Amino acid sequence: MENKEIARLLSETADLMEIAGEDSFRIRSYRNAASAIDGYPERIADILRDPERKVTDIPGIGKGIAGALHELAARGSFERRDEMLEKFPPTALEFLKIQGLGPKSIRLIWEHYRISTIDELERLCKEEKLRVLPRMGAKLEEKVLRSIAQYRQRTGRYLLSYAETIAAEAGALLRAVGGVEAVTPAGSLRRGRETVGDLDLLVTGPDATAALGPFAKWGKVQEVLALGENKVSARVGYEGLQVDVRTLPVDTFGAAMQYFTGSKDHNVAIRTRAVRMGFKLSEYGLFRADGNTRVAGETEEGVYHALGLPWIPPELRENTGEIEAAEEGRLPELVELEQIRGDIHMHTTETDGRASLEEMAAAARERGYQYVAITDHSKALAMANGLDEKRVVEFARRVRELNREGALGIRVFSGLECDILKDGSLDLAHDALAELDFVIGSVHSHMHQESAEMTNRLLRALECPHLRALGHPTGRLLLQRDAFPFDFERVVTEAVRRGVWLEINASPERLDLHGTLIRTAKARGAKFTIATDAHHPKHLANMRYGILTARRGWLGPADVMNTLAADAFARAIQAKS
Ligand code: DGT
Ligand code: CA
Ligand code: CA
Ligand code: ZN
Repeated sequence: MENKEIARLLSETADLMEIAGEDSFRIRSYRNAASAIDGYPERIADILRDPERKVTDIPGIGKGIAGALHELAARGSFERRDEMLEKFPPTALEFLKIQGLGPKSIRLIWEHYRISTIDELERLCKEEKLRVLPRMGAKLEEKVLRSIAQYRQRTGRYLLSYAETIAAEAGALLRAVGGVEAVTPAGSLRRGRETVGDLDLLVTGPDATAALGPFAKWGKVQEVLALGENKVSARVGYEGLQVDVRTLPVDTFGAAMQYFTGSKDHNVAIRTRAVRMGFKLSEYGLFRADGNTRVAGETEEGVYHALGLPWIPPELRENTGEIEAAEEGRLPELVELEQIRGDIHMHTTETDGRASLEEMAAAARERGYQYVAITDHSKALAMANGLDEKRVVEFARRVRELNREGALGIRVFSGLECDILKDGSLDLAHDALAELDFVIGSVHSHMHQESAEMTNRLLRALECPHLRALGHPTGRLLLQRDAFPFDFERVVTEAVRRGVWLEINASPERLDLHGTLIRTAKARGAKFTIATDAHHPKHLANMRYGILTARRGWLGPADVMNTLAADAFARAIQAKS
């Protein structure tokens, strides 16, 4: 079990305890433990297994929690959690996501009405039944109805990173069943879409169907939706992500992979092509239309080759020109994770990061990078204790010294994620920015400006001669906040003219820019960076989400500036002014 999962189970239990109205001191001990574990650099599961070590040595973890952790490691749950889940349905946790409802109100509603779904909650509001409860009124009913509507808009899709975690856990469970050889994710997850509607897992092996029963009984399964001979569908985890598990004979694996990877639009186009060439294509293989002779199906490559095409990388399969490109032999060479030489957007304890410059640099070196750029916030982000001019100048000097000493074993560039203020000016004076190696400009405030105003704001920011890159250029937060409106093509054209690169922010909550915008920008000559915006050493691992996103934007290594080796990168960032 990964730390994140452990932390989630603890904090969910704390939520339920709060609904149960338990002692606030005990609730806090669960919350503290959750946050300690979430940020802990080592796997808690390993520490628990090691007889030489004690989890209670970790600050924030007392005896009581230690007991729960050992139970968790042994059987996937713990007594207190089971107790809470007996009292309240897991969907009670969902109620907490409805704005306006705190734990106390949820308990009151639960005790009175015993409802367990959002639909039932909605009905109570519509029937004006909340207002009869103490301290609740018509206003609250209205507010809850509004939040329910918003909540429904948000749900239905899940972050790629979350879907990946569930896929990994389900994969481990399935592979442990005798007779199963391989478990391969297909669908939107394999295509690297930034959000996933449901998870499609393909299982092969001499006795793959043996996996279906155990999967249906998995502790994480909330509800089995369908259990057939070759397929099981279930809702998994509190968030109810649907997982479709299909078992296949090995000799149709390629055709099935092709079919279930999608996208639907890509498949329709491929199938049309097959028909035009006198074939029939299904998840069982590629067949001659006149008889039932199978031409391909064992491998995906085989299917594409038989249709006169090279294999098409899954990230491109959206029917947006990839089939034509494949046919004409001009599929792009796509950037790969191993080609990235440095991570160039990250924060430290100087502002809102969780680790020091040295720790971030060490983590980057461990990943095999040649360089990092440390890019803390600027002073406009007062809550994050952003840097002012004086601290920037000191920081730049410190980095020069560190590089001279060479003690970190990795080249460090002094950077800044400088706020682009409301009027488009940059947050810090030019002479301070001039001290730095690498300045990213980002919008963090006043995101509700009209499109024209935002466009002018960004254009003005691009005028700053020290600006090197635009950070998370559209400001979107997946499933939470839409991109702010602006004239993207105009801003890109100006960025290209001024030699400002566009960031592909690899944080799984952002993935900004996304594939379509990347392609638009590339067509206008833009250059890109892929960077994690790490606030903790473990976030450096998010680079691969940025890579997937860049590939969905058809980028090759030459489009991505931080594929350059350290010296070439250093020259490139100096080249501007
Ligand atoms: P999602 O789950 O909304 O993130 O997106 P996908 O692409 O994973 O869609 P999903 O799970 O409905 O289906 C997985 C793949 O299976 C899909 O990409 C293509 C294939 N597929 C499913 N249903 C159909 C269909 O009715 N026609 C065709 N041609 N392909 C289908
Ligand atoms: Ca899917
Ligand atoms: Ca599906
Ligand atoms: Zn930022």
